[in-house]
Amino acid sequence: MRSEFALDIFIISEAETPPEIESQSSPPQEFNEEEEELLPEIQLDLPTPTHTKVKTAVYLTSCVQHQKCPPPIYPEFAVIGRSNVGKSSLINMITNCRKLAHVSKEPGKTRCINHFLINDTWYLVDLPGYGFARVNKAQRDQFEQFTKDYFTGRKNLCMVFLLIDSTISPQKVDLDYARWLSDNKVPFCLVFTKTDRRKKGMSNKLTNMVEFKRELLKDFEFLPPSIATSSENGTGKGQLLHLIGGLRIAASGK
Ligand SMILES: Nc1nc2c(ncn2[C@@H]2O[C@H](COP(=O)(O)OP(=O)(O)O)[C@@H](O)[C@H]2O)c(=O)[nH]1
Ligand SMILES: [Mg+2]
Repeated sequence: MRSEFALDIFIISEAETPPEIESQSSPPQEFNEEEEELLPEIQLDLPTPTHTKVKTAVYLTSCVQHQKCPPPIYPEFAVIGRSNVGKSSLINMITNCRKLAHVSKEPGKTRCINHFLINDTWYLVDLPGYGFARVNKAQRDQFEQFTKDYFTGRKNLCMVFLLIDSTISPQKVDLDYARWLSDNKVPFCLVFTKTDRRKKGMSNKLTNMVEFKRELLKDFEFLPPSIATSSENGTGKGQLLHLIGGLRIAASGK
């Protein structure tokens, strides 16, 4: 079982009916999500954070075992998704640092559990991506094993941001990851990335996001919260920080 940071109400499960909660505060909406009205999304009743600004962001450690991570004394938020989906870019956007997390044109570059300490009060974690074919299978299995061990074993983990590329149609590997998180009672929300990208022939981003949710609803009764983002133009940054701020207060009472 998780520590005092555990937030059981955020665990999305097929079997359980989530609490019927009305959201008291509305986080800033930065993306038109009109089409989502009909999709049942879990409503979180979170305190309104007074400060969401990131003032300091410091790289701490890289390791491959959750037991070797920094002491679990602060609420923690982790970023996961396919290689190249934009995890490191999202961390840099959240922290206003262009080079805090390593952004790469080549997939498969992040190979550890990387901890960053934010405002001396919470942790942000970058993880190796899944589904990258050019990394050999043994190594892929190793990444997957220590990442999943981290998800189930890290006591102060409040929320996992599951990143989904909004420029492509729903991928099985992402849907499977969402199901795994749900099955293992790891609280997560969906973060759609690259909503700024425009290229001829690219499928419609809003349709991709809605389709992804519809696919999830084949297994889930309710959807996890979701945020549309762009690390290029800052879309979704306010919403993400608002969510993290609310979760931090809810988790630790601070
Ligand atoms: N247009 C656009 N490109 C992005 C965005 N986020 C990431 N990228 C690009 O996608 C590639 C992979 O990003 P990275 O953050 O390293 O992905 P990671 O492997 O998931 O950590 C890089 O070339 C980034 O510049 C975004 O929001 N918009
Ligand atoms: Mg990365």
